[in-house]
Amino acid sequence: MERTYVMVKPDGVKRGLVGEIISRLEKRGLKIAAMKMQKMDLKEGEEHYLEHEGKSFFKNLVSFITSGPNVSMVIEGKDAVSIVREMVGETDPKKSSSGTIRGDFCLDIGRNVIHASDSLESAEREIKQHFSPNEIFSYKRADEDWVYE
Ligand code: IDP
Ligand code: MG
Repeated sequence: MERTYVMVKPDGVKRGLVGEIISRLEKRGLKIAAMKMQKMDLKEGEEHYLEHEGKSFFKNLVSFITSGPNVSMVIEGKDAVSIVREMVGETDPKKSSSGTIRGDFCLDIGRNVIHASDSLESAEREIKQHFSPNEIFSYKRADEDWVYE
Protein backbone atom coordinates (compact mmCIF):
# COMPACT_ATOMS: atom_id res chain seq x y z
CA MET A 1 0.00 0.00 0.00
CA GLU A 2 1.15 3.52 -0.76
CA ARG A 3 0.30 6.85 0.81
CA THR A 4 0.07 10.07 -1.15
CA TYR A 5 -0.60 13.69 -0.22
CA VAL A 6 -3.64 15.37 -1.78
CA MET A 7 -4.79 18.95 -1.36
CA VAL A 8 -8.01 20.59 -2.51
CA LYS A 9 -6.50 24.00 -3.27
CA PRO A 10 -8.09 27.28 -2.10
CA ASP A 11 -9.99 27.63 -5.41
CA GLY A 12 -11.49 24.16 -4.98
CA VAL A 13 -12.59 24.99 -1.43
CA LYS A 14 -14.12 28.33 -2.45
CA ARG A 15 -15.89 26.72 -5.40
CA GLY A 16 -17.49 24.05 -3.21
CA LEU A 17 -15.68 21.14 -4.85
CA VAL A 18 -14.37 19.51 -1.65
CA GLY A 19 -17.14 16.91 -1.39
CA GLU A 20 -17.02 16.00 -5.09
CA ILE A 21 -13.26 15.50 -5.02
CA ILE A 22 -13.20 13.45 -1.82
CA SER A 23 -16.12 11.41 -3.11
CA ARG A 24 -14.25 10.46 -6.28
CA LEU A 25 -11.25 9.28 -4.26
CA GLU A 26 -13.42 7.29 -1.83
CA LYS A 27 -15.49 5.68 -4.56
CA ARG A 28 -12.36 4.55 -6.38
CA GLY A 29 -11.59 2.50 -3.27
CA LEU A 30 -8.88 4.77 -1.88
CA LYS A 31 -8.78 5.31 1.87
CA ILE A 32 -8.63 8.64 3.70
CA ALA A 33 -5.81 8.14 6.22
CA ALA A 34 -5.75 11.80 7.32
CA MET A 35 -7.69 14.97 6.55
CA LYS A 36 -7.84 18.56 7.76
CA MET A 37 -8.63 22.11 6.67
CA GLN A 38 -5.65 24.43 7.02
CA LYS A 39 -4.35 27.74 5.72
CA MET A 40 -0.67 27.87 4.87
CA ASP A 41 1.43 30.91 5.68
CA LEU A 42 4.07 32.27 3.28
CA LYS A 43 6.84 30.08 4.68
CA GLU A 44 4.72 26.92 4.44
CA GLY A 45 3.61 27.79 0.90
CA GLU A 46 7.21 28.29 -0.21
CA GLU A 47 8.23 25.02 1.42
CA HIS A 48 5.38 23.13 -0.23
CA TYR A 49 6.39 24.40 -3.69
CA LEU A 50 10.17 24.47 -3.06
CA GLU A 51 10.89 22.62 -6.34
CA HIS A 52 9.43 25.57 -8.30
CA GLU A 53 11.48 28.28 -6.58
CA GLY A 54 13.02 30.62 -9.17
CA LYS A 55 10.40 29.92 -11.85
CA SER A 56 8.43 32.83 -13.32
CA PHE A 57 5.15 31.69 -11.75
CA PHE A 58 6.56 30.91 -8.27
CA LYS A 59 5.48 34.12 -6.56
CA ASN A 60 1.94 33.96 -7.94
CA LEU A 61 1.73 30.28 -7.09
CA VAL A 62 2.72 30.80 -3.45
CA SER A 63 0.44 33.80 -3.15
CA PHE A 64 -2.48 31.75 -4.52
CA ILE A 65 -1.84 28.63 -2.43
CA THR A 66 -1.70 30.73 0.76
CA SER A 67 -4.73 32.87 -0.19
CA GLY A 68 -7.28 30.80 1.69
CA PRO A 69 -7.96 27.50 3.41
CA ASN A 70 -7.17 24.22 1.69
CA VAL A 71 -8.32 20.70 2.51
CA SER A 72 -5.32 18.45 2.99
CA MET A 73 -5.42 14.67 2.95
CA VAL A 74 -3.30 11.58 3.16
CA ILE A 75 -4.78 9.08 0.71
CA GLU A 76 -3.88 5.40 0.93
CA GLY A 77 -4.23 2.51 -1.47
CA LYS A 78 -2.55 0.22 -3.98
CA ASP A 79 -0.35 2.40 -6.25
CA ALA A 80 -2.00 5.45 -4.66
CA VAL A 81 0.57 7.95 -5.99
CA SER A 82 0.11 7.13 -9.69
CA ILE A 83 -3.60 6.31 -9.44
CA VAL A 84 -4.38 9.69 -7.85
CA ARG A 85 -2.19 11.58 -10.36
CA GLU A 86 -4.15 9.89 -13.14
CA MET A 87 -7.45 10.87 -11.52
CA VAL A 88 -6.19 14.48 -11.17
CA GLY A 89 -5.23 14.92 -14.84
CA GLU A 90 -2.58 17.10 -16.49
CA THR A 91 -1.13 20.20 -14.83
CA ASP A 92 -2.75 22.33 -17.54
CA PRO A 93 -6.52 21.71 -17.39
CA LYS A 94 -6.76 22.41 -21.14
CA LYS A 95 -4.74 19.24 -21.72
CA SER A 96 -6.64 17.19 -19.12
CA SER A 97 -9.08 14.58 -20.37
CA SER A 98 -12.72 14.70 -19.37
CA GLY A 99 -13.22 12.27 -16.54
CA THR A 100 -10.22 13.62 -14.65
CA ILE A 101 -10.73 16.12 -11.84
CA ARG A 102 -8.94 18.94 -13.66
CA GLY A 103 -10.54 17.95 -16.97
CA ASP A 104 -14.00 18.17 -15.44
CA PHE A 105 -13.80 21.12 -13.05
CA CYS A 106 -11.35 23.79 -14.20
CA LEU A 107 -9.89 25.73 -17.12
CA ASP A 108 -6.77 27.61 -16.01
CA ILE A 109 -3.33 26.27 -15.02
CA GLY A 110 -3.16 28.69 -12.08
CA ARG A 111 -6.58 27.60 -10.80
CA ASN A 112 -6.42 23.85 -11.19
CA VAL A 113 -8.27 22.97 -7.93
CA ILE A 114 -6.16 20.07 -6.69
CA HIS A 115 -2.61 19.08 -5.80
CA ALA A 116 -1.34 15.51 -5.61
CA SER A 117 2.18 14.20 -4.97
CA ASP A 118 4.04 13.28 -8.16
CA SER A 119 6.24 10.49 -6.72
CA LEU A 120 6.68 8.38 -3.61
CA GLU A 121 9.54 10.64 -2.48
CA SER A 122 7.41 13.80 -2.86
CA ALA A 123 4.56 12.05 -1.08
CA GLU A 124 6.76 11.24 1.89
CA ARG A 125 8.09 14.80 2.07
CA GLU A 126 4.68 16.44 1.64
CA ILE A 127 2.94 14.17 4.17
CA LYS A 128 5.68 14.98 6.67
CA GLN A 129 5.30 18.71 6.00
CA HIS A 130 1.54 18.81 6.44
CA PHE A 131 0.77 16.11 9.04
CA SER A 132 2.20 14.88 12.31
CA PRO A 133 2.21 11.09 12.76
CA ASN A 134 -0.64 11.17 15.29
CA GLU A 135 -2.91 12.82 12.68
CA ILE A 136 -2.59 9.84 10.32
CA PHE A 137 -4.84 6.85 10.96
CA SER A 138 -4.66 3.14 10.16
CA TYR A 139 -8.02 1.39 9.96
CA LYS A 140 -9.83 -1.15 7.80
CA ARG A 141 -12.50 -0.05 5.38
CA ALA A 142 -15.57 -2.29 5.40
CA ASP A 143 -15.34 -2.88 1.64
CA GLU A 144 -11.60 -3.65 1.54
CA ASP A 145 -12.09 -7.34 0.73
CA TRP A 146 -14.15 -6.30 -2.32
CA VAL A 147 -11.87 -3.51 -3.50
CA TYR A 148 -8.80 -5.78 -3.41
CA GLU A 149 -8.63 -9.47 -4.38
P1 IDP B 1 1.22 19.62 -10.73
O1 IDP B 1 0.34 20.40 -9.80
O2 IDP B 1 0.44 18.98 -11.85
O3 IDP B 1 2.12 18.66 -10.02
P2 IDP B 1 3.60 21.28 -11.07
O4 IDP B 1 4.44 21.31 -12.30
O5 IDP B 1 4.15 20.62 -9.86
O6 IDP B 1 2.18 20.68 -11.48
O7 IDP B 1 3.26 22.80 -10.73
C1 IDP B 1 2.66 23.14 -9.50
C2 IDP B 1 1.54 24.10 -9.76
O8 IDP B 1 2.09 25.31 -10.28
C3 IDP B 1 0.54 23.65 -10.83
O9 IDP B 1 -0.49 22.85 -10.29
C4 IDP B 1 0.02 24.95 -11.36
O10 IDP B 1 -1.03 25.45 -10.55
C5 IDP B 1 1.23 25.87 -11.24
N1 IDP B 1 1.96 25.95 -12.52
C6 IDP B 1 2.74 25.02 -13.08
N2 IDP B 1 3.26 25.42 -14.25
C7 IDP B 1 2.79 26.68 -14.43
C8 IDP B 1 2.96 27.65 -15.48
O11 IDP B 1 3.65 27.44 -16.46
N3 IDP B 1 2.29 28.83 -15.29
C9 IDP B 1 1.52 29.10 -14.21
N4 IDP B 1 1.33 28.21 -13.23
C10 IDP B 1 1.95 27.01 -13.33
MG1 MG C 1 3.69 19.00 -8.69
